[in-house]
Order: sequence, then C-alpha cells, then structure tokens
Amino acid sequence: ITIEQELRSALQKNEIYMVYQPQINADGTLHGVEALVRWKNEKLGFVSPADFIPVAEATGLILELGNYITNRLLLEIKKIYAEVGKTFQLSVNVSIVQLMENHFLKNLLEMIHKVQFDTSLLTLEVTERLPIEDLDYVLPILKSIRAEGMLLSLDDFGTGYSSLSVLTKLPINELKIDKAFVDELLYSNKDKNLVKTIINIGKNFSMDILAEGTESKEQVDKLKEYGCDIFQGYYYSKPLKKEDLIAFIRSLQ
Ligand code: G
Ligand code: G
Ligand code: MN
Ligand code: NA
Repeated sequence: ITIEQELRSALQKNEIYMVYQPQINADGTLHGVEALVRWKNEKLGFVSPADFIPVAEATGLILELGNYITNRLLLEIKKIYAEVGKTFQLSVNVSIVQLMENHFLKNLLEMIHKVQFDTSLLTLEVTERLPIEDLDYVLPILKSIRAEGMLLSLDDFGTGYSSLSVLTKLPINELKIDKAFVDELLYSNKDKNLVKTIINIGKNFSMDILAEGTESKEQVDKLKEYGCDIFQGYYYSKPLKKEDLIAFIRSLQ
C-alpha cells in the first residue's frame, strides 16, 4: 500500500480532519489559529502532512483535498465562533500548486460566500519556498486575494531564498519566522541577530511578525523584547481538536 493509493479514498472514508494551533498576541489575547490537516488511515496509521502533502501536490490530489479542507474548515470555525462568542483569525496553508490552479480564487470565494464567512478573518499562508520563476504568475493572484479582503502570511520565512526585493513586491501582511531560528535564538548569536533583523525588516514593511515553534517562556520573552507581535508554539498550545480549542479559548477569557 502506498500513500497515493490510500489518499485517493481518504476523503470518502472520512479519514481527514483538522486541528487548530492557537496564535497568541504579545498581550496574551488570542490572535487566531492555524488550521493543520491530519490524516488517520486504517492501514498506514497517522500519516504526517509533511509526508502526504508532497504526494498530494505531485498527483494533483491537493486540489480536491484543498477544497475539502476549506469547506470543512469554514463551517467548523463558524461553529467555534458561535460557541465561544467571538471571532478570531483563521490561517490556512495554501500550496503553490493550489495557488497556481486557474480557478483557485473563484472556488475559494464561492465557498466563502456560501457560508457567509468574513474574508478579513481569513489569512492564507504561502510558503517562502515558492519558485522564483512562478512569481510573475502568482503576484496578480496574491493581489486579487488581498483585494477581496483576505490577508496573506509568508510561512517558513528565512528558510527559502526570497530576496529583499521579493518582499517589496509581495502584498504580504505577516511574516512567520521559521521554527529553526526560534530554536537557536537563545544559543546562537548569529541566529539572534538574524531574528532581530527579520523583525525589523518586517516592521519596515508594516507586517505583523509571528514566531513559530515557540516552546519556552524564555523564547517568548526574548522575541517580545525584539518586537515580535504574535506567538505560535507548544509553550502556549499544541494543535488542538475543535472541542479542546473551544476549552482553550474559554480559559483565556
Ligand atoms: O502540522 P504539521 O507540522 O505536521 O505540518 C507539516 C507541514 O504540512 C507544514 O509545513 C504545513 O504547512 C503543511 N500543512 C499542514 N496542514 C496543511 C494544509 O491544510 N494544507 C497544506 N497545503 N499544507 C498543510
Ligand atoms: O510549516 P508550517 O508552519 O505550516 O507547520 C507548522 C507545524 O509546526 C505544525 O505541524 C505544528 O505541529 C508544528 N509546531 C508548531 N509549534 C511547534 C512547537 O512549538 N514545537 C514543535 N516541535 N513543532 C511545532
Ligand atoms: Mn503554516
Ligand atoms: Na512554517
């Protein structure tokens, strides 16, 4: 059995579900959540998205999977808003393969309108590892996404090869500092200075800076000192199922 074979039937078999990792503002309030896909297969067990997303991209299954995820997400998050009595930002990972599909934005807007989701509550995370040769094609799509009121976040920042000139071109609202830099922050002067520089560059472009994979109070305190705005990591919470997320949000209030 291969991931590809099983993935084809995973949607029908209801094996795919979402978990949500809280994103916390510097003042301790909830900024939003990142939605992360999970897959539990009867034969393969839990398969990490790091393993099946690349297969889904290579086979084109990512388009069907992406639609399935978005549909499900928008409905589930609306229920959570109602249960906790407030709204918050929803961040969704979007693969470059999805972004470059002709009807991506049209399909997304249809789903959004069907459930009357507020576009300004939706942040699309695109990875910094987007191929430079695709930029000319992707840029107008990113601009249309912004024009519809959605926000854009640049994921895995610092690990790709985008230059500063790319940053000036992309209509990005938020930079996500990759976990690799957060890990080294307290030990390596080089990484400490790099993180400070990333934060300052982002600020110059009026972007929010989110630090990923923050696991300790020491990391959060240092990052706050450098001006980081939002924190996501095990220090605050692991990715949570719907009911656990509701309990987490209630505990913050
Ligand atoms: O949740 P976890 O750390 O295991 O995720 C691993 C990788 O899978 C991350 O890089 C993340 O961006 C990607 N990923 C998780 N959920 C989704 C999703 O819903 N869509 C896409 N395209 N990628 C996802
Ligand atoms: O690449 P992307 O940023 O989309 O993936 C986020 C992934 O990072 C999620 O799969 C999540 O499980 C993982 N993650 C988030 N916070 C932490 C953390 O504090 N420590 C570790 N080890 N992983 C984390
Ligand atoms: Mn992400
Ligand atoms: Na990331």
